Amino acid sequence: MPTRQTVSLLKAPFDLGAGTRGSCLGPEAILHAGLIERLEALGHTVLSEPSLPSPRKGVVFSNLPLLNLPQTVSFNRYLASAVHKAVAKGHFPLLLGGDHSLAIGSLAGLALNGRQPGVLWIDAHADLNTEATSPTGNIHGMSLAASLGFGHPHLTGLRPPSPKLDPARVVLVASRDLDPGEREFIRRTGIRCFTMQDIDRWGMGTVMEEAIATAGSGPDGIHLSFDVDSVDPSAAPGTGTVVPGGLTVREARMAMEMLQESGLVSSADFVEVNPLLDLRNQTAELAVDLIAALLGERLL
Ligand code: HAR
Ligand code: MN
Ligand code: MN
Ligand code: MN
Repeated sequence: MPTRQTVSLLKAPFDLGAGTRGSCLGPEAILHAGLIERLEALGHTVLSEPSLPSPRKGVVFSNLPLLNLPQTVSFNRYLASAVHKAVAKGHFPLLLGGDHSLAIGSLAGLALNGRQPGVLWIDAHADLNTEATSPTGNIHGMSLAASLGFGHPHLTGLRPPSPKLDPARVVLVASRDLDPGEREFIRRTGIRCFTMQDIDRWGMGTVMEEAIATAGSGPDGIHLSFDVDSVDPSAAPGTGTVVPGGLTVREARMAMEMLQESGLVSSADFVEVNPLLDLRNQTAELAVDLIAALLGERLL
């Protein structure tokens, strides 16, 4: 049995940071796939907080190259305060997205507690655009940059102001769709980035050992930000921006098993599950398998 924890489930029905609608239904799909039962079977206590209040849809006029900026900022403020409260009570905040713009609030909430964990960003994308480099204006492609202190002041200024992270302890894994500005960002800041090419060449085990050592080298452990599009679309079709050539189910699960063994993870985001694009809820079911492995479910 893993160490019993109190998991604070933060259901975030928010998809206005993405270009495709539907990930706002992700939390419900993940619950339907049996998340709470699986975590309780491991001996954890699961506090299923009420869903964070969904914003009203509709066009907000803006001349900025940032789509839905005001809604994204206000939703992330709610989220940051929910994460803050969960951590203050000693709970494990588990964010169910929703799109990846939610990482801004998740990391802000940890920072409100004075925590600056390393971050493992498992994702096909780097989410290191700013409004100056984004090809789309979608804020879910800017959340890691904003948390590092780069981008629009409304995003970087979410209290406490960015930088919320130490770039030396930020590690990208499974990257395979990087925009020119993001490559430049990675070069400039020296962030560790393990692409699919590295995983093919060295194997997921070696890559994860290095990633955990790097992200986990500080005093506050590791925050896992897991975007389901890191997994190959053949196994995870239910997400808005699929990129071929991703992680196998076993590679993704091994990453979770190694993180569990490290004992360093005390908060996590699982984002970008989009049930409107899914096939028989399989992407939500995969997310449940991965969360369960992260929190101690073993094969034997
Ligand atoms: N890089 C592209 C952009 O900025 C697409 C990234 C967004 N997709 C995600 N995030 N799912 O990981 O728009
Ligand atoms: Mn929606
Ligand atoms: Mn992402
Ligand atoms: Mn992604």
